[in-house]
Amino acid sequence: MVVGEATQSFFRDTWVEVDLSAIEDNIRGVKELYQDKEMTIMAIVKADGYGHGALEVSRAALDAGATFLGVALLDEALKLRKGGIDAPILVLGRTRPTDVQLAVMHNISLTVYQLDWVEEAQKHLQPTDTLKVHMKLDSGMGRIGLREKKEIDEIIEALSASNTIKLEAIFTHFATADEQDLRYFQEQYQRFLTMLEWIQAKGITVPYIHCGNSATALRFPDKTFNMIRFGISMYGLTPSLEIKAELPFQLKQAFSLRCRLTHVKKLPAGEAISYGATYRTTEDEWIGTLPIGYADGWLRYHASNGGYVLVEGEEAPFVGRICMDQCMVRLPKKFDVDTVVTLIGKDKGNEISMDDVAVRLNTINYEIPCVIGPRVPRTYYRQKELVSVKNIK
Ligand code: PMH
Repeated sequence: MVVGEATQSFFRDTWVEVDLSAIEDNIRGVKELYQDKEMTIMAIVKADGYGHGALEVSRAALDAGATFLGVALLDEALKLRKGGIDAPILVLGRTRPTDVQLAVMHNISLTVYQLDWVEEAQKHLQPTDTLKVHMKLDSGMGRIGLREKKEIDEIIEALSASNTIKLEAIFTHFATADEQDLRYFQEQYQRFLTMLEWIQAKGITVPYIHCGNSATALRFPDKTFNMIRFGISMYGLTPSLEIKAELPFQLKQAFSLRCRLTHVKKLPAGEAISYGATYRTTEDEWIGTLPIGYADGWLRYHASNGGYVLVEGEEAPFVGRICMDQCMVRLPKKFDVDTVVTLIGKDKGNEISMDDVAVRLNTINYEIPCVIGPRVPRTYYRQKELVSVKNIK
């Protein structure tokens, strides 16, 4: 692997590197965890694969043993189909009942949790259509899903009577599976079991039952039924810092963010840097300019709380405000223009992890790659070999 080798395929010196081998290893790791059990792995690739690239991540995940994909929106599912993915896909959010024909045409499973949705959807289906749905139960996340016995009974009745809608799964989502305090998780799990009993009492059986996000899948393999929805840890990231030490295998972070210095200059003491002139040099300082800014999702907060980058393994702190397309760092010494800078990832024995960056921004690791915008090209590696590049069209 030559760092920055893909930069001939686009025309800016900022890029993401996605290590597809890391994604594959993370999938294989969880598969091994379930080697004694029948378990379907749904790879969660919503939000363009948490900013990594949904199509490329999907292919890698499917190669490594995932057999189902999960997205948030019908548009995201259609984009995967357009990209040639034919694996089963579930849309986790609400799809308009008027759009069900598209889901049928492209063999996309939808999430259902409203009786009037079922009634409306049927009006948009032909008698020969089969729409696969996963019924969402709200066991305590408070987001979407059925809660009451009466509404569950009613929807089960409507689905049983339907010739066009087929119940493929029942699922729920946990709010606190990544916490040390497991009381609320246990409560949600118990509620889910009770709801499942209500449904089973009606003689209903379904191919899949699922409730396991990464935290549940990695910590509680005995509570995941026969499908897991594996998101953040497929990307090699811990679901939370408080459970990082107890993960059952070493996750491999797939995402790195790099750029090249576009300008290097020596300034004497007392010179100002960037908008608002909030930073002033205190002695002779080497200042480097980076071609990335808040319009790329490199938000202004990155310059706070001791934010820094790595230049040939050495730390260089941000100075002054981050601009729309550029920002500045104080270099430990003179470096040449075009020197590679690491904003997230490993560099010569040093590392800025996604967790480091998230802590600096007072947020969670999930958010960081999601907000690195499409203006930053994604370059894909397998076994350290460059395999493809995705850039804005
Ligand atoms: N299932 C559903 C319904 C989800 O919303 C998510 C993640 C996952 C599975 C995967 O979870 P994991 O990434 O922890 O493995 N959803 C979100 C969310 O809405 N905000 O942050 C993560």
